[in-house]
Amino acid sequence: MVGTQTFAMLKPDAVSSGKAGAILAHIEKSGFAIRAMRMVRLTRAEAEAFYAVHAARPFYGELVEFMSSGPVVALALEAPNAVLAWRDAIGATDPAEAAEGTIRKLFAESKGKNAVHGSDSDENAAREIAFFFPERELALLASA
Ligand code: FUP
Repeated sequence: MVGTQTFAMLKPDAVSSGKAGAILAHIEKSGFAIRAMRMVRLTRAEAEAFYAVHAARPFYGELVEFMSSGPVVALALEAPNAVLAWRDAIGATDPAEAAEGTIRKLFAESKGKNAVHGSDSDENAAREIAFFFPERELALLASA
């Protein structure tokens, strides 16, 4: 459902440091409903594909290495204006610049290891949800 759902991910730093539960609690307290959840370790090829849009950026190699370094928790979240609401909730890419009370301010280590991901548009939210939850995409197609 475009507009009401977004894709979120708890990154390897958040999971390995034992913050997944606290972040999930924060997500629910902030008014998001968890509609799908899956813990998975991305292969290098999957991390490359997920972040293909950043392939030309200088930090791409490091990003792919980090995102495939340990398990992540993939989430489909629901809320009114989900994409914008989730971007607001996570804060700026660099936790040093993130507003007080945002997830990156509370839980992230650095610009690279920044605890969580959030889709930047409805189009990317749909693409990213389908990347991790292909069965949902199939169900949507089947009911269309
Ligand atoms: P965001 O949308 O806030 O997650 O940030 P971007 O899409 O700009 O970047 C995607 C990911 O690349 C970030 F979460 C972390 C990583 N990154 C770096 O490691 N260094 C940078 O200078 C910018 C981004």
